Amino acid sequence: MNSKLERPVQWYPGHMAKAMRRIREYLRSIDIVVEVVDARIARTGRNPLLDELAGERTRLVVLDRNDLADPATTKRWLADLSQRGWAGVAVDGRNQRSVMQIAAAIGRSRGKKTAGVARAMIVGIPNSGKSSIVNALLRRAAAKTEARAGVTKHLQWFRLEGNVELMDTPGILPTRIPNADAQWKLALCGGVPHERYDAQEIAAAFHRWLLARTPRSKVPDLHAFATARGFVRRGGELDYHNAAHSYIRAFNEGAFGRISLEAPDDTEAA
Ligand SMILES: Nc1nc2c(ncn2[C@@H]2O[C@H](COP(=O)(O)OP(=O)(O)OP(=O)(O)O)[C@@H](O)[C@H]2O)c(=O)[nH]1
Ligand SMILES: [Mg+2]
Repeated sequence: MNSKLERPVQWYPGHMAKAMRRIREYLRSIDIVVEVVDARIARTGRNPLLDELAGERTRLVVLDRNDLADPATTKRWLADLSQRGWAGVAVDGRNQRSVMQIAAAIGRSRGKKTAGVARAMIVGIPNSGKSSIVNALLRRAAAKTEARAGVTKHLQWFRLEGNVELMDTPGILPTRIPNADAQWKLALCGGVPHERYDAQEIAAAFHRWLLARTPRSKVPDLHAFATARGFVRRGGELDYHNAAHSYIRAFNEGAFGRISLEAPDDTEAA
């Protein structure tokens, strides 16, 4: 299923290129790289550039939005990460208790080195939940968070308990999102701002994917959704434009259930 989108989704603004350079500079002083990935798109939601940068450094892959992803699929992703020899945890990044797992993993990354500061850097694609995790670890709203891509524009240090310094970074996408599947998945999961895609096209691509996989799915298509939620213009026609944005919000609020768009062994790998 690799047809093109009528309106391809691409986004690589100047602040990303700049942040990428700054991340590279700071990496030298970092002990552990914490990559925050949306659990629903654990393949497409990773940036190969960041992967490369982390290199041999200790890393922790955090599957965020655990509350929205299919639990069985998340388990398989964790097993997949562990097979590659990487530490992985699944969290609800807004939840302080849930992110304790991250604090524990950062602590372990010190190894035997108990003295001195441990420095961690949080990286990932836009809107993956990085700043929410920083706040949950700090137990206060120190970093700005919002339900849209591109909120954090600069690198910023925070100090945690236990002599840990943590750097929040802006979300970074690959310079080119490789294909239509990766594009609609990133758009649907909020990795690009809504001005960058046609919401009707994204809703349709998702529903086609869902029906191909689960023919008897009860998740409504855009038409049924718009009708049921009363998206009607004066004159009686359906307002597909606003309905499509609401459809995408509904997906991200879990209204269609816990749905993962990718599994470790699926064949439509991007
Ligand atoms: N349902 C759910 N929402 C989450 C979770 N983690 C973060 N969010 C929400 O996702 C949105 C984006 O979170 P941020 O922490 O701002 O994401 P970010 O990665 O810092 O985004 P950029 O700075 O734009 O790169 C916010 O509305 C959060 O409340 C989670 O585990 N589950
Ligand atoms: Mg942020």
